[in-house]
Amino acid sequence: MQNRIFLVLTLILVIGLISTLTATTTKAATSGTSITLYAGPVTSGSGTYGYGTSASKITSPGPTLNLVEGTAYTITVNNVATNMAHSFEIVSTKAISTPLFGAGIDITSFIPAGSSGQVTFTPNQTGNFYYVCTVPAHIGLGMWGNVVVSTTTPSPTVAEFPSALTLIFVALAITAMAAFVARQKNRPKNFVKS
Ligand SMILES: [Cu+2]
Repeated sequence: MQNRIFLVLTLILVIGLISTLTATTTKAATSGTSITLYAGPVTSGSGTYGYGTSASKITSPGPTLNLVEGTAYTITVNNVATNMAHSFEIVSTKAISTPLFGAGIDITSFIPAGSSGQVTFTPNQTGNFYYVCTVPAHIGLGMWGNVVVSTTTPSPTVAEFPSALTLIFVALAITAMAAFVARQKNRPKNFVKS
């Protein structure tokens, strides 16, 4: 009877943990993200033009974009300048080139002042890259930022996976303990018999 209760409890625990792990993995694989950047004159620090996460906080270099390989991103760039065109593209070196992952917004026509542009792309390569403005001389005036593409989300999604694995090991340890307790209970009976 005791053995059966232990078995059922352990089974429920293991099934619960496996479903948690599956849910975590699915979440990491399917999450898509929207990113909004603001391009224009820097609001603080060095540089002439830059990028920011809000119109009131534009810096040079702009904010680092931490991306996950295989995840679809939609980047919207709002040009908040009053009379200067800007653009956006991801490149391997800090220079105007063919955009990586097809991640380019108006790279030859440029985004007019007060307008915005958008691109959806999926990084298919990990590494350290850059985003730049393709308007001549703008990279030198500060219009660039870092792009880091990794295989997993930096945090907190990645932290869920090892802890789920740890819980499975705990479940295995509980199973072993339950088996040990069951043996100890049977032992005196056997001892008396023999
Ligand atoms: Cu620019």
